Amino acid sequence: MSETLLILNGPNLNLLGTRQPEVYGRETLADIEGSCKQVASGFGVTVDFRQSNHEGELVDWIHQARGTAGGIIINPGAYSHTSVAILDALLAVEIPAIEVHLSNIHQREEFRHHSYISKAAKGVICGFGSLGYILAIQALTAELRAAQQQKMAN
Ligand code: CA2
Repeated sequence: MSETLLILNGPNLNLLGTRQPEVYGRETLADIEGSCKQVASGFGVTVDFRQSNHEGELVDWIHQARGTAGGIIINPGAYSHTSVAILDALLAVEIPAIEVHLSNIHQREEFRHHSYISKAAKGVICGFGSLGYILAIQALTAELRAAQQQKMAN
């Protein structure tokens, strides 16, 4: 399988490892990128790992994933709780997507309990810190393999 997984990170996640380690852990986003790339190569897939503080840029990257990425893993950050634009982009491109949160958003303030993005996600992983990204890579590669096998059987 020579697929690319697009891993998108939303606003403020570039600050990981510098503040609030009790909530978000001690790893930096670069550390997480490194682990994702290592694990992905074991699964025979490539990772395109990006972060933006801008909603429109995230939307543009989702559009560009059409034809280039087999799956999307997204931690939309605070846009999870506000962005119909990111939801619409994910619904439009019809690429399997998994939503990841480092923290357990359901244990936190009430405004974090709802995510607009979840409606477009095959699954949601939250509360496992950076392990969530690794679990998402595993789940998405399994989904992609199953879809390929289904195609070959038809
Ligand atoms: O738990 C998650 O992964 C979140 O998506 C993180 C977002 C938050 O708004 C969501 O409700 C849950 C915030 C990311 C901010 O990251 C920081 C990292 C270090 C210092 C400050 C913020």
